[in-house]
Order: sequence, then structure tokens, then C-alpha cells
Amino acid sequence: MTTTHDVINPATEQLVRSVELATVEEADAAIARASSAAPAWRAVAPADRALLMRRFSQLVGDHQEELALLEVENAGHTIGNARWEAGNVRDVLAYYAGAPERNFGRQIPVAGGIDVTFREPLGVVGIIVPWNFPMPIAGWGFAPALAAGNTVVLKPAELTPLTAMRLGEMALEAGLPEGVLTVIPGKGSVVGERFVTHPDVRKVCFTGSTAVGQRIMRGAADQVKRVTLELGGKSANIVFADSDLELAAARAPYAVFDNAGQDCCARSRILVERSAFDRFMEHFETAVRGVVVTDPRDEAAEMGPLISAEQHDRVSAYVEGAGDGVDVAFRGIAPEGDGYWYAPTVVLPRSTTDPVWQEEVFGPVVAVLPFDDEADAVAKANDTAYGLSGSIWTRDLGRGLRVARGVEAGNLSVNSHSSVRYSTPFGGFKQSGIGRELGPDALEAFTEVKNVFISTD
Ligand code: TXE
Repeated sequence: MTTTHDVINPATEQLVRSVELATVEEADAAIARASSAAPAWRAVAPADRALLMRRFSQLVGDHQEELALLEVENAGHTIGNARWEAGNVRDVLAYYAGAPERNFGRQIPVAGGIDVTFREPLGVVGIIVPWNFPMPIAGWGFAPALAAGNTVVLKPAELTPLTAMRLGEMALEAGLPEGVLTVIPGKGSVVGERFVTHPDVRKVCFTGSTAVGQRIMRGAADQVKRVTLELGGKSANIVFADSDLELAAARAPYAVFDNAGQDCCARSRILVERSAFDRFMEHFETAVRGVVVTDPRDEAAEMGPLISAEQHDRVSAYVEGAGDGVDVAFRGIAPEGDGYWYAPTVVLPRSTTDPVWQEEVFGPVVAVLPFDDEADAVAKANDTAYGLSGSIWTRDLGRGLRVARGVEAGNLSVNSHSSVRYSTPFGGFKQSGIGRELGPDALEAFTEVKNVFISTD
């Protein structure tokens, strides 16, 4: 039976649009179309596949403002962020448009003949997208998958299907054949599960919670199905006393409050060298109080609302619900009235076992603790089940690199909080996931290596 989902604007709590959610039968039909489209798509000449992807990229670029405005309603993102996100999809498509003609194999010296490897597409790839970055995460999946010659079925999150649906329309407008990229709004337990169990879906690329990621990995084992998992994070922002402390404090809010903290790379734990702790906190307080939390359509907005009332409850349970288990150091501002607003909040955990220090809050809450020396900083940073990203602030670049090598995480930055560039690999250690997106690695993740030996004897 068909059901619908009401997409709610998180800043106003008003209905944006009702969307029909696909049934299992509809998911099966979409997978069947993707399966039928696969042989022809992989046979498209590399230059022609590249051209179609460039057209798709161009179209996304031409509609950047439309997509950005839609994302403001769909996900409550600030207009500035939403523009960046639409631009990111354009850029990711343009980057991977270079791939079909550079999908090189190798020629390996062997006795008695010629040995060559090919990078073959997998077939149909299922991409499951969360609500926190509906456009970029969709693009990071479909762009390399399509470039490598796969066809794609993509399920956006129930809460935020609108921009992915629009991208699906644009793929057709750009001339990608029917069935090459199909966006299917639906429930995780229906459409998402079907991607995992359907034998024609050869790989599932999932971004979301660790619990669902574990379930997908278990389910995929039955068919030895390939998976890429991008899961949660509890990343550390490590500030040494020799850093430009004012700059480190000024940049720290962006690293954790961007997208209202609903970011798997959020640096939600700040570790400050003990001798600089008080000075850092003074500068940090000024910066946090200055974060502009307002109507996301406002050009000045730096932070918008949380995605839903449920997420609001979840976040406040870590602070207001923690009883006397957590001390609030200071807070920023947030609007009153309609919308799922939560002020930027800085807490001082009592110990490193506190939930707010260990668990992914996925909201604008950051916990701060001091550390004693380099070894203590690395040990505290690594005292988590996650390992997605992290930052190190120091003027000693030798130390910056040493600490970056010591932190068990996939994406580290020194004197910066930048984690994502379309040309470099992105992904997690430990329970933050498996596999890599973006850069050359993603292309490999959407292909199988085939070895062919030709006898010359
Ligand atoms: O995620 P889910 P939710 C974390 C974050 C957040 C929490 C809950 O801590 O507060 O997870 O968010 C689909 N088979 N992250 O509940 O459920 C679902 O429809 C297949 C971190 O929204 O994991 C959606 O498309 N698919 C994360 C996607 O999975 C299933 C981003 C993510 O939903 C499924 C999001 C199933 N059984 C949440 N069940 C990050 N690290 O960026 C659900 N889905």
C-alpha cells in the first residue's frame, strides 16, 4: 500500500510537500529498470559517458539557486551552505566526468603471454542517503558510480527527499538514459532493506547511523554484497598552547555548529592543552556567542534549526536531560517560536565516560576538556569507538603531523577544519565506517578488478 510522508520545513514547522513513499514492489520495479539499463550504460563510449556527466554537472550548476532554495525548505540548511552543497554536486559530477576516459587497468609482466587488468562496473548500485547532507552525499555516491559504468537506485532519507528527487529529474534532462539514475523516496525499512536483500543490487553505499550500518553489513553478508559505510563520528579538535589560540577559538564554532552540529565530521570534542585552557575558553565564548542562528533564508545565517522535533529531543536529552551530569559552560543564542531551534552549547563533562563525551549528539553541543601533553591528547582523541575526522592546531608542523598520524581517524586537518574535498578520499576508521568516498578511491570502490591473460605461445 502506498503511503505518503509530509516534508516539514524545520525552520517554520510548515508543510512543504507530501511525497509518496515507494512500496517494495515499486522498489523492485526500479531495480529491474536499473538492471535492464546497465548493459547499455556500460557500453556507452567513455567519451560519451563523460559528456553526459558534464551536461548533468552543467545543469546542476545552472539550477544551483533553485536547488539551494529547495534545500533550505527541505532540510533547514542556511542559504549559504545550501548554495555550497548544490555547487558541490556540480563539482563532484565534473570531477568524475574525467573518469570514464581514465578508468585505467594495468599491464603486468608475466611469462608466456600478456596480462591485463580491467576495472569493470558492478552493475546496479543502491545508495542510501541520510537527511543531514541530502545533496552532497547523494552526489558522492552517484557521480563515481555512474562514471565507472554502474546504474544507480538512490533512496533519500524520508525527512529530506526533495532535492534528491530534483537531481533525479535533472539526470534525465541532461540526457542520461531512463533507468541509469533512479531516485526512489521510501522508508529505510522498506526500500533501503530491499537494496540489501535484492540480488540484482551488487553494492550498497550507505551513510547514516552506526546501528543501521551494522544491520546493512550483516544483511549484505548473505550475498557477499559489497558495502561502503559512512557512519557516525565523535571527532576531536586538539588545540595546543603554541597555536594561534585566537584563530583556533574563532574557527572552532564552525567546526562543530555548522549544519547545527548534524555533521558526521563535527569536531564535537575539543581538547585544549591545560596551560592554554582558560585563555582558549575566553576567546571561544566570544566566538560562540557571536554565531548567527536565525532564519536560514537570511544571508547572514550561520546556523539553522535542527532537522526535526525528534532530533531536538534527542539533543536536549544530552544536556537538559543529563541532570547534574553535565555542566554548561556557556551558550550562544537561538530564535524563539516555531522551528526546531537549539542554541550552540558548550559543556564541560565530568569525566571521559560521560555520554556527551562519548556519544554522537548530532546537534550543536560541544564538550571541552584539557590535556597534559602530546601523548595524552592522542590517547584522549582515540578514546572513542569512532574515527572519522579531527583537527590539530599548532605552530609546530612536525607535531601537527605526528599527532595527525597518531589519531585513528580517516580525515585529519592541521590548522584547518576542512574534511571534504571532492578530489581526496573521505571515510572512517573503526566504527565510523568502511571504504572511502570521493577522490580516486571512490572510483575503485565502484568497480571490480578483472584479470585477463592472453597466451602468446
Ligand atoms: O539515521 P538512519 P536517523 C546518526 C545521528 C542521528 C542518528 C539517527 O547520530 O542522530 O544517526 O538518524 C535509511 N535498511 N546519523 O535515524 O536511521 C534511512 O531511511 C536500510 C549520522 O535518521 O541511519 C535513511 O535514508 N536503510 C549520519 C538512512 O538510512 C535504512 C547521518 C539514514 O537513517 C534502514 C544520519 C534499514 N533498516 C544519521 N533504516 C552521519 N554520520 O552522517 C533506515 N535506513
